[in-house]
Formats: sequence, structure tokens, C-alpha cells
Amino acid sequence: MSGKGAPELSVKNCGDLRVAVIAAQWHEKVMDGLLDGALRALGELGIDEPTVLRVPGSFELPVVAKVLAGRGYDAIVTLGVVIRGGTPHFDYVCQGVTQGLTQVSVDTGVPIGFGVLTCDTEEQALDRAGIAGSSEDKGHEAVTAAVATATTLRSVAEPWR
Ligand code: DLZ
Repeated sequence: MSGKGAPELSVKNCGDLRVAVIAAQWHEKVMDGLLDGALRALGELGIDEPTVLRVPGSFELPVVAKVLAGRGYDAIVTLGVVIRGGTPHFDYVCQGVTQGLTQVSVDTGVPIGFGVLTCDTEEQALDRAGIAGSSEDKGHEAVTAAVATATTLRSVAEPWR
């Protein structure tokens, strides 16, 4: 999927939102970049004290997202890196995490930023990790999307007020 065509989102009045970041631990260098980008984005938005939780792998992201979605968070940001290997395992992990996070978000009404990279190679992942030399910053992008969606949902929560 191309990163071209991404919108320039302008997100305002969101400093009071409760945001959690859940980050997997496979592929440390890429994950460090994604997490740095996510925390930088939250700082830029004035969300200074996010909850940050680590899980072993991307497959564990949905269950933790589901529990947090039931605990009052306005937005959840999920970060992970899955790199294709020589077996179909890649497809099962990608499918599980993608469907799981979609289901949690739609069922609970809590926006989930999808900062899970699904790449053929580590080079592709590093290019999206928001580190020096990367062309994309997917951790930052996932935060902006989740918080923008949370502010949209808040604006329609009680439109008569
Ligand atoms: C098992 C596995 C493999 C092979 N590859 C990755 C990966 O590239 N990225 C990732 O986040 N997790 C991987 N995992 C671990 C699974 O997500 C999960 O943690 C284990 O299957 C245990 O449930």
C-alpha cells in the first residue's frame, strides 16, 4: 500500500483525551521508532501522560485493546511490526491482529489507531518507522488518526448541547 495521499490532519482541543498506546516487542529497532513517533505525536497534541503498555507480539494487541476500551479510554493506539517469513504464519498473525482490532473498535466505539506494519522485509519496516532515513512515520500517523477520530466522535456525542 502506498503512503501517498495521506491527509494533513489538523487536530485541536484534544489535550484532555485519555489515550493508551499498546506496543508489541518483536523487531526492536522498528518498534523503538514507532513508539518514539507515537509519543512525539501525543506530545505535539498536548496529551502528556498517555498510558503505555507492552505486549509480546502483535497477536496480543487485540485482547489488551479490548480490555482498555472498556476502561474509559477515548482512543487507543496499537503498534506492531510483522515481517513475512517462509511459512503462512505471517498471514495468520496479520489477519488475527487486523480483524481483532477492527472488531474491538467497531464493537466498543473506541477509535483504534492501526500502527501495525505488515512488511515483506525489515528494510520496508525501517522505511516506515519514523527513524533517520525513513520516508514514513507510522507511529505518529496512527496517533493522529486515532485522536482525530476521537475528537470527531466527541463532537457528535451530544450535538444538541
Ligand atoms: C510468532 C511470531 C512471528 C513468527 N513473527 C512475529 C512478527 O513478525 N511480529 C510480531 O509482532 N509477532 C510475531 N510473532 C509473535 C506473535 O505475534 C505472538 O506473540 C505469538 O504467536 C504468541 O502468541
